Amino acid sequence: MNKYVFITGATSGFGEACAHIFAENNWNLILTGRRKDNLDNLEKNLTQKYAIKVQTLCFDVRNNDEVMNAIDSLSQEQKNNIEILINNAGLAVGRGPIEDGLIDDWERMIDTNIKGLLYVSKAIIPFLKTNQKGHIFNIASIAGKEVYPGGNVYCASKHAVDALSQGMRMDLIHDKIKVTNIAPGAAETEFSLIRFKGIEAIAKDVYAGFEPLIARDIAETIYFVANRPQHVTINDLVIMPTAQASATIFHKE
Ligand code: NDP
Ligand code: 8X3
Repeated sequence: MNKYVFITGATSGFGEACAHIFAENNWNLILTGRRKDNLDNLEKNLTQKYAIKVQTLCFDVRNNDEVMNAIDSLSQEQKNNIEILINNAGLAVGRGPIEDGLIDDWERMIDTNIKGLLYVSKAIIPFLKTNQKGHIFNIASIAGKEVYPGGNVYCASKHAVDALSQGMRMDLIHDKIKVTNIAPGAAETEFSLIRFKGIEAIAKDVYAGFEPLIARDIAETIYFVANRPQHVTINDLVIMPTAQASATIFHKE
């Protein structure tokens, strides 16, 4: 099989779990992230286990030159065979009242979650258009459907992702490109450790008293959606832990 899936943020969490599930199903992979060691280990692990091709690209999605150079460095064979783009790289930094927010935190979220997603999409969409088929997954969040106290800028950035999913779907319909917006609730990955700047006790507490989603739950859903027949598109999915009813309502024991 020549098909490639291009995954941003494959060095941990949802992106890494997507790499595994697509590899298990014989897809070739283009895996990206900033942590080169993680990319190298993942490549080694997956190519030892599966008869697939893995290309890693180490870049920061916030830097458009890095994005363009990295994607330009792909071979023509790889460019011609990208069928799925998973725009997953993203993060929250900080949680608290808007007036206490740090400009640097706001810029990291806006530059990664919105601008980074746009840079990567702009570089990949021409390949999908040439093929007149393809599927873009944008990883938004329950924070892109609801706003919660202290979530201000992160929620705004994920509302933007939700809007971009709708806009992409309209603009790409004549090119037969599917666009799916994925909106997960609480999932235990490195997300909270990043959000709370490495303070493990606060990060752990986010998931205390209930069973959160795990990265594999999201990857399995994405794989299912990616494998619907050509005439079927699942546009938008909210995926929650059973113990979470909304952004703020949890059943904790
Ligand atoms: P992780 O922190 O485990 O993974 C985030 C990934 O994004 C990493 O691979 C990281 O790679 C990459 N990334 C972050 N910043 C950059 C950057 N500037 N350039 C390139 N890559 C970057 O978290 P999750 O797997 O949980 O998060 C994945 C996505 O899911 C995010 O968009 C997040 O907002 C969203 N989400 C998460 C939820 C959760 O509860 N976990 C719920 C809803 C949505 P590296 O550090 O190597 O660059
Ligand atoms: C991550 C989920 O609820 O922390 O997007 O915003 S939440």
